[in-house]
Amino acid sequence: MIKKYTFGTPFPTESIVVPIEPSQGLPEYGEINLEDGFTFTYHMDPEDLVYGLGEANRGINKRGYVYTSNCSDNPNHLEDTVSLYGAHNFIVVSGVLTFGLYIDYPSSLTFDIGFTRTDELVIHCQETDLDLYIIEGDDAYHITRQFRKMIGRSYIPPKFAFGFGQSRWGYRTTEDFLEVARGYRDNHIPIDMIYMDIDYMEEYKDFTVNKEFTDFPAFVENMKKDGIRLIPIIDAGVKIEKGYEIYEEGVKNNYFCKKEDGSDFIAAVWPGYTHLPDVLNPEARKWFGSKYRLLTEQGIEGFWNDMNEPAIFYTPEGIQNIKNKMKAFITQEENKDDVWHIQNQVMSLANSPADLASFYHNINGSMVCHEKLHNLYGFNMTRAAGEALQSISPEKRCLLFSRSSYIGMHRYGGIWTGDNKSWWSHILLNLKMLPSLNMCGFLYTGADLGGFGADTSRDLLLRWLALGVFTPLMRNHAALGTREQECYQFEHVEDFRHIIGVRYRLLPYLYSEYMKAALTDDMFFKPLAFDFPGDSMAANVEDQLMLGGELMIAPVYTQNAKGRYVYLPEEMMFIQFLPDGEISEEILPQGHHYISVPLNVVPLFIRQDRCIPLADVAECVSQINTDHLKLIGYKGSSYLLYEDDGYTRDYDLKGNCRRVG
Ligand code: MIG
Repeated sequence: MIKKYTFGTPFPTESIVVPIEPSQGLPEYGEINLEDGFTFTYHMDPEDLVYGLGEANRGINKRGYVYTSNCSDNPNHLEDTVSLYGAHNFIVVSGVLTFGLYIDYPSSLTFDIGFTRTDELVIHCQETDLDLYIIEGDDAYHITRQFRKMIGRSYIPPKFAFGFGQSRWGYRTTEDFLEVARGYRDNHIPIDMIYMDIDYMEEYKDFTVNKEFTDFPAFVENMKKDGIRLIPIIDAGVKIEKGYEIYEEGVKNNYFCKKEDGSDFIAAVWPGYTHLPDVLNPEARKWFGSKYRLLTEQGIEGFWNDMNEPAIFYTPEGIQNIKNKMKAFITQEENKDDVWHIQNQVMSLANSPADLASFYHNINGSMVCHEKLHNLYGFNMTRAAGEALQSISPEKRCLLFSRSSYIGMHRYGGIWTGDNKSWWSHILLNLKMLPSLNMCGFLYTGADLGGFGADTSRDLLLRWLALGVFTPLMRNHAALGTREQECYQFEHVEDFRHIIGVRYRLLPYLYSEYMKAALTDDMFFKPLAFDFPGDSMAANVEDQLMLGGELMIAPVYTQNAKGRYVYLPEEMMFIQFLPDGEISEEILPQGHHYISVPLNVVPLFIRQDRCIPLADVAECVSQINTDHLKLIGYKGSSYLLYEDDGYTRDYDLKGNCRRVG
């Protein structure tokens, strides 16, 4: 049961696909105050848990902190970070009263979940134009599934996108990419994708490739023959450069965001000064999307969209402002406050709220300030691509994921969780975000394995990969200037070969569970409590997840740990993929256990009376043989396997399922 309450005149975000008739009056849950913006207050019971918020910091249970939906390019995911790249305003309160709440509002919105006052949930935003949805159901899981039905089917990638991918900021030439391909193929570490970060472009101009690629289509084709797809990045900002087709067309047709005076808004990012495509304007969105064809025509089958919060390094106005301050500073006798002031000014040039409030979108002919729609930019950039790729390639699916997002974008692409660090705590943060993201429709998702910023270590990468084995997007990515992080850069490559090999053995199962989740608006990863709602112990577990219908995962995320404690809500079979290819099976009773897990072992748990299929190791997805599947798990059980060609867009649960075992 979903009730909708409309306040003021909400902007049509198009986040939902099943229209709900507005209810009269006020919601039964919480109190609403419209005196100073919009405020929703709910008095929580001490035992209530709060789930949701998608890409957000902290726990699976969000209680005890404050979170602001305000899409931000912030490479520091610290314990006190309140905003990340996405805005996913869906939560479920679970306890004395259980209900879901979705606030469809595209500007900055704060969820204070027992932070200011331990027993109060307070949701606040500046404007009073929004849709509030209250979702009732039997429990948090049931509520989530109803919400997922309302927001529409999650994006479905091609099957190759379930393979392993290597990325690094800095690969620039054909030789750079070939070296990575050789590093993996020569060491027999499976791989399906190599990502092209900004340096593949000519001066960071979208949809161009640099002069090092003498015959790009042939290069793409040759890599594909080797079972490797190249996946280029696309940034939001379009370089200002006379003669550059995209720039010229955008200016001529008024497809870029404007300043109040009607001139094109200027923002500095990687190419220097750029204009931002006005992806909120359907015509401009269609135009920008159509440019992806420039690369698909050369054989490209997947993209990642970056810098679409949108990220802004600085604007001409911001720079001028600082220059003026500097001038005054130079001619005056300085005091220490001036020094801090100048330092502050320089540090706050990037992503400044003033800049984000200084440009406009063309919405049906009227100018709407970006600030009011800020959280929809990444969504609509990826929608531009998703809609275009649908018409460019009506038969074949394309890989597409984004950094910034809003609920609704999950229908067009996946997301990766941005610039994490090579920190142990970020393995755990990665794990905790997964079920919340699934609640909000983002099923194709994963983190930069090994960590993006800072130098990784061999053990960190191995442990992180052992979680990444299960995430639909499995990609190793690192920042420019960090330690080389490709798996073949470390001693005992056989351990990496083994762990990534396990991914390929599990791939028919993972793909099958992904497709079932996507086609039935279900979750791929769940908090334990969603499957064991009556179990009060399960409700507290923050470092294990349920996966699909059969598995529980419990990765090790502590340096030098020889294993970890796990909680089993029921009897389960503890499986270890051992480095020699053997699989150890051990039935463990319900309760707490300590499990030993060496660095080169992938652990998982199979639920009671269930089993999963396993393929033989393959070095790329197209080589996985699903005619010879082996079952592991409880004897006498069988598994319903979803399998399709992996690339066409006509997925159907009925025609594509067969029972194995
Ligand atoms: O300002 O393209 O999150 O994955 O490597 C940094 C360079 C821009 C941020 C992305 C990251 C990517 C990087 N980009």
